[in-house]
Amino acid sequence: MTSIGRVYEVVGGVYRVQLENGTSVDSSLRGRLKARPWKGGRVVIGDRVRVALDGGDATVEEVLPRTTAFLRRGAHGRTAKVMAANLERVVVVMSARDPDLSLGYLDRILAVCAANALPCTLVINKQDLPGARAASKPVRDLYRRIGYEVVLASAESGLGLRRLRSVAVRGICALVGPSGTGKSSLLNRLDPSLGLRIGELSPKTGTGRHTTVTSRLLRLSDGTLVADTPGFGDVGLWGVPAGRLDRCFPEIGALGEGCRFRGCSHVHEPDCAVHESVRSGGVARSRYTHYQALLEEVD
Ligand SMILES: Nc1nc2c(ncn2[C@@H]2O[C@H](COP(=O)(O)OP(=O)(O)OP(=O)(O)O)[C@@H](O)[C@H]2O)c(=O)[nH]1
Ligand SMILES: [Mg+2]
Ligand SMILES: [Zn+2]
Repeated sequence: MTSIGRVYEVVGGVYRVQLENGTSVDSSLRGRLKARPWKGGRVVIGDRVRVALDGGDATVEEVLPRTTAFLRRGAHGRTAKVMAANLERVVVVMSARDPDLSLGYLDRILAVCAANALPCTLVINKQDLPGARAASKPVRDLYRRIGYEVVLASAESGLGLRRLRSVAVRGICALVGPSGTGKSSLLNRLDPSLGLRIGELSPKTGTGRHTTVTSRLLRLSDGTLVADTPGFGDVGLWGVPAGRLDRCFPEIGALGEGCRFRGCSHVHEPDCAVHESVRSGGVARSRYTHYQALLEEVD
């Protein structure tokens, strides 16, 4: 007998699948699937799979086509890392402080989402901490102007949780961001029965301690599917040629039409509409700097 289901966790070679009838099975992977015959590499959370059930044994026989895949460049640059499949949105969770919000990280991860054609929402968490509101407002205004949805939140006070829930119910999403920004804390607030592990920050560095260790697709009490993921620091773009990088920065990509040269890289060319806009205060200098940094890294 076979059944269709969705992978919600992968631990030590065991693929935990929720079947369409609601039951959950721990499956192994059919040998030929380990040979990575399909685009995007290994089987990940969110993948829809066909599972063969034989007595107590469950085996993933087939991976159904993906609608999306969250790919980024691996730490050593040569391979793509796939974190989740079939997501409909990414929720980037940064903290206003503890750890401090890094605009460099933020622009990279937003570009990765755009490269994967995934819409994203930015959450700036820990608004209860002193100075957080003042530090977050200019960031919120900048990204709203570009067109991103921004939610100021606090897992401590509950600020922004209603909006976060309204984002989550729109489709399958994953919370991603640096370690320690409060991804698991926010999810616990959305559904306390999840009981996710929360970790203290390192007193020495003020950064997270990588408390969440595997990505997991969770079902909230209202049926919504949301993934909690381990914080990561390496955010590289995968599969974006230099000539297309500007489209991963929407406000920069939109100006390209006004450049003298078609295919303008917006770095050294004369009569560049992007240069002009940076000079006159349109495109934010931080965004432009991060665009240039990424341009050095892409294929
Ligand atoms: N003051 C304050 N602290 C928070 C908030 N959200 C989370 N924290 C604290 O931040 C620390 C890290 O929280 P986690 O939820 O484990 O962070 P995470 O993003 O899941 O981290 P990783 O699993 O390592 O990626 C914990 O000490 C939380 O109590 C918040 O809104 N305000
Ligand atoms: Mg966590
Ligand atoms: Zn240009």
